[in-house]
Amino acid sequence: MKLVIAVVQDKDSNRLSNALVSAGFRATKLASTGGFLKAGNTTFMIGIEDERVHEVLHCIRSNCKVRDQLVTPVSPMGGTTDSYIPFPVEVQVGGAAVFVLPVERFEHF
Ligand code: 2BA
Repeated sequence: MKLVIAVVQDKDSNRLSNALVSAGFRATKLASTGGFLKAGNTTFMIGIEDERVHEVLHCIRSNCKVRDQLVTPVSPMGGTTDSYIPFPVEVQVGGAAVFVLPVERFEHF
């Protein structure tokens, strides 16, 4: 068994949640916050048999979009702060950051 952990954008979370349930996957949604943008995102925990991991990854890939987001760094990325003028930079977010972990044991009481 594997545990798939997927960090997705809030905008994609409902669609992904519906797609997972309709495909018969069990999932838990957690509200989370990105360390870099400090904006809300959604973390899915999906426990799945090894042979179905690729189906879960396919489902995530087809329901999460890449988006560009503007972010203003709070401090300069290098050098001195004297002449620092905050400048918005565009970063690409998503579709999803996915981790696949081995599960040593799963019990469901
Ligand atoms: P955030 O940490 O808020 O990052 C949002 C986006 O900002 C990232 O998109 C990436 O494009 C950019 N970014 C993040 N850290 C950066 C840095 N040090 N320098 C320049 N740009 C940076 P994604 O890579 O798609 O990540 C989306 C969200 O997924 C992240 O939100 C974070 O919550 C999670 N995530 C991504 N990689 C992770 C990892 N290795 N471990 C844990 N969580 C991760």
